[in-house]
Amino acid sequence: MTKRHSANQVAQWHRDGAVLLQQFLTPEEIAPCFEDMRSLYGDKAPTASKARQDDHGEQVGVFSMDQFRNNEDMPFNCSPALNLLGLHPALIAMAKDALGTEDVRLYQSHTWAKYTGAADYEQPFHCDFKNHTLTVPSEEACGRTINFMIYITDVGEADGAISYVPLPDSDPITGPNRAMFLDSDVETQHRLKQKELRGVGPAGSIFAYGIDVYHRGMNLTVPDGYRYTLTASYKAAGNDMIGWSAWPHSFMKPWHLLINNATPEQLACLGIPRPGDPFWTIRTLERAQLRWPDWDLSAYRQAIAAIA
Ligand SMILES: O=C(O)CCC(=O)C(=O)O
Ligand SMILES: [Fe+2]
Repeated sequence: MTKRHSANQVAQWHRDGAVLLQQFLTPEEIAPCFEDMRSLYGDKAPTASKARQDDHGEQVGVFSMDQFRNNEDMPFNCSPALNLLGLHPALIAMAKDALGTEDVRLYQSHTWAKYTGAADYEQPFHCDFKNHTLTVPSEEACGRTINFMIYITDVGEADGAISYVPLPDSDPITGPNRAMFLDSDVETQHRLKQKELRGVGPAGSIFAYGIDVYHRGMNLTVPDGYRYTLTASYKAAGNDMIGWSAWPHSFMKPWHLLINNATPEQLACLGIPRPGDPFWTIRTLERAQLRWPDWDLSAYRQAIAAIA
């Protein structure tokens, strides 16, 4: 059974703008991804790693470039495990139910390693639609995005768990127009802070949210602490309003790790037509095989044979 979510969790995501999926992935699924993260980022820990005590003046937090170090887009130069994590069939199943469509696209996926003291990670409240669309969040479910933050380490409050305010609590404070940034509105930030919850969960848990919910990054305070996450964001196929990565742009990266190991359904989330799609002809199959010699194209070949 691919589904690991309940109808209640999807309903909560719609109502609150966010839902915490406790232990959605198993320790066995997370273990190789942890090793991958360690191989990618293990040497990036700072030598001095005490909790930060930065002064934000009147603001509840600030953005800084430092926060985004050790943040890299898919694909990753490690084993297939981490590369396939954001395309886990149970995530795809939840994305389909949440967006109300059978055809979804992974439009953003990146790893992020945060370390105690490496930056001041405490941000102001914001909504992420700023850099996922040039418009504003859709009122229709299928026009939305579902953004999964997958925990590869245990994430408690002291490990920089994300802070967020469920929509029924934030709307009375901000109003339904939900401005992207509230930096100039210190009073609203502080009122949201009174209502903030933390996305706390053991490794394998997932914070599923949308681009329309107030949240903010927080500092790690545990000495020598670190937080490994992978973000995987989905939209409905054909939703041109939403964007982040154009996957072919990074063609120099190790895409074969995905192409050679993903199922047709996982590859469809990257925009590769499913078996049986008219794109697949004898010629396109031959050329695809030349480009990716180790790609198992048998399902695509069989679909053509069935039509011929
Ligand atoms: O990493 C986090 O906990 C949240 C970061 C965030 O919200 C952002 O950078 O937009
Ligand atoms: Fe954010």
